[in-house]
Amino acid sequence: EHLKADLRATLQTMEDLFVFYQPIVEIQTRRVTAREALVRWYHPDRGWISPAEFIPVAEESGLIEPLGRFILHRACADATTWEDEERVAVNISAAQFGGGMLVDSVREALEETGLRPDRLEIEVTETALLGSDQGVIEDFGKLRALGVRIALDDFGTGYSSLAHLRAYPFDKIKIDGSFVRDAVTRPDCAAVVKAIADLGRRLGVTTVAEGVETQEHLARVTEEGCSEIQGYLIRKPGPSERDAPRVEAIN
Ligand code: G
Ligand code: G
Ligand code: NA
Ligand code: MN
Repeated sequence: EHLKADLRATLQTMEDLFVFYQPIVEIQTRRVTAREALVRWYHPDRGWISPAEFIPVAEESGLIEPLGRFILHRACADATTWEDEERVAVNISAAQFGGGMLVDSVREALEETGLRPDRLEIEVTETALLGSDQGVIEDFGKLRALGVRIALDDFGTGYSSLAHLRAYPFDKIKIDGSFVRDAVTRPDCAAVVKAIADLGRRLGVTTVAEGVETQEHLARVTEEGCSEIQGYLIRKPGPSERDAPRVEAIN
């Protein structure tokens, strides 16, 4: 339909596409360990369109390939201007795995920007692992061989399975914001957060509490043993320094 055609046109120039960033902070030190890249589209007639709306359109139409390549390249380029300890985390959807496109895009983005591979982190949801065909496993192996890190996103939702933690060598587990928010009122949700944090510690894997919006959320996830936080309490996703003037002009 219209959105697909408009997205196709936008991908010719990339002009209306922005990559916003949201920091991820280590609780103990308050240092930024990474910034998650979150794509934004400013449609000339419709205004800001959420990736929740246009990523699925891109996936269905094959446009996820050029879109994904653009986001990876822009994110790696922006990260080269940050502190050396700060990684960039890029979301990758199921449709991007297999077929060699993802690994090629990652390799290309790293080569063209000169970003050190261990400063790039790929975020993948469990839903993307469901097919769990050979293609995904091979891609993971190739990405890790490049030195790229892999994070399991939205853990606790969907088809959470400990089998995934055994089958794939994750560097980070991101606990879904719904658990974090419920953990302050529901002991059962707090117990789930604690169990994941304990698991992470035993596996030597960083655990990030997502969706931390208040001091109360922060106190709870600290108590339950999470190592890092992300959420509106720290900062909402925002434009890179370079894009900030353009975004201000729009809003
Ligand atoms: O940024 P926001 O919270 O509105 O994102 C909505 C959804 O879109 C989230 O599930 C997020 O993971 C996804 N998303 C945001 N940016 C990207 C991206 O660059 N690639 C992919 N595949 N998904 C993204
Ligand atoms: O699926 P994924 O975890 O990548 O989605 C990230 C989404 O969560 C983005 O759309 C981002 O804007 C949103 N987000 C980030 N921090 C918070 C928060 O503290 N509260 C809420 N409700 N959403 C958040
Ligand atoms: Na994510
Ligand atoms: Mn998430």
